[in-house]
Amino acid sequence: MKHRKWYKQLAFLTTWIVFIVFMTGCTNPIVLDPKGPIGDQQRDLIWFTIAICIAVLIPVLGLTAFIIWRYRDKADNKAPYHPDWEHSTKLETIWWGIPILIIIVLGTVTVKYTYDLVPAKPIASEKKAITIQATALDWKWLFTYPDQGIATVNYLQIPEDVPIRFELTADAPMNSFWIPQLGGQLYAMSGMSSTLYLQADEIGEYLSSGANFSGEHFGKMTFNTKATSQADFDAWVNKVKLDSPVLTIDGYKKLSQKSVEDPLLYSAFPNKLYEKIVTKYSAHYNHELSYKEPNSKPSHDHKMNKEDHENMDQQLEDMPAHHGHH
Ligand SMILES: [Cu+2]
Repeated sequence: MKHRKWYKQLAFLTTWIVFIVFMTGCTNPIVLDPKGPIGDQQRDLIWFTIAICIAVLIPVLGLTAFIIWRYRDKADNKAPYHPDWEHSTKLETIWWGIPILIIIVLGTVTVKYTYDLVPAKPIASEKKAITIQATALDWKWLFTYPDQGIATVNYLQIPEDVPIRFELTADAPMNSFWIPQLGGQLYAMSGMSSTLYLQADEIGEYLSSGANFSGEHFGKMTFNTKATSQADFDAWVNKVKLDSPVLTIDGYKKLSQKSVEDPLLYSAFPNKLYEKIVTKYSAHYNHELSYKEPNSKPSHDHKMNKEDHENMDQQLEDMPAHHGHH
C-alpha cells in the first residue's frame, strides 16, 4: 500500500516536470513567427487548431474529473442516483449538438484554408513573381534562377515583397523544401516538378532546410535564405554574374554525386538544366510537362517545346539516373 502511493506521487511529479519542460523548453518556435503572407495564414491555422483542441479538451477533462469525484464510491455520497433513467432530449441535444457544431466549424475553416493554401496558387501581388528552381541533391540544394541566369548551392537570396515561384524537383532521394518562417514544406521528387509560392515581407535571414530524411548527411542540407531589397538583390545578381564560375554539365554531374557542400555561386548554368533533371526520370511518362501534349498551351515560360526536348536527349544519355521514385 505504501509503495503504491510512492509510485503514484512519482508519476504525478514526472507528469508535471514533463509538462513544464515542454511548455517552457520551446522558447523560439519559428513557425509561430512568420515573415510572409503564406506563413501568416499557416500560423493563424495553427492557432485556430490549438484553440479548437483546447475548447474540446478542457470541458471533457474537467467533466471527467468532476464526475469521478462527484459519483465516487463513498459511504455518505449525496449524489443523485437514478437506476431507471432512460432518456433525456435535453442532454441528447447537448452531447450531439456540440460535436456537430465543432465539426461544422472545423470543416468550414479547413476547406477555406485548404483552397487558400494550395502550394501552387500564385500570391496576389502587384509585383511580378520570380521563378527559382530548387533541386534536392545528395546532400545539398541546387538553386537555378532561370530569369537571372545564375545558380547557387545551399544559399538563397530573394527580393522582399516579391512572390517567389519555387519549382521543386530531386536528382537524389526525395526531399522536402522548407523555409519555416515563409511557409510550410513541399516535397521535391525526382521525375516531377512541384510548384510552391512563398514570399518574404521583411528583410532578413531565414533558416531553411530539407525536411525529409534522405540519408547520411541529410542534416547538412540546411541553407540560409536571405531576403533583401530589390536593389540589393539586383546588385547581388550582377556581382554573381561577374565574379563567379560557370556551372557546366560536367560540373553538374560532379555536384550531383554524394557530397556535402558549403554555399557556392555560379554566374551561369546549362540551358534548361532543371527541365533536363526532371525529364531524365520521366521521358516516357506524361508528368504534366506541356510539350507532351502538342495542342496544349504551355502554362509556363520555362517548360520545353518538342524541339528543345529532342536536342536535349543527347545530353541526357550522359546523365545517369541515380534513383527512381514511387
Ligand atoms: Cu512524384
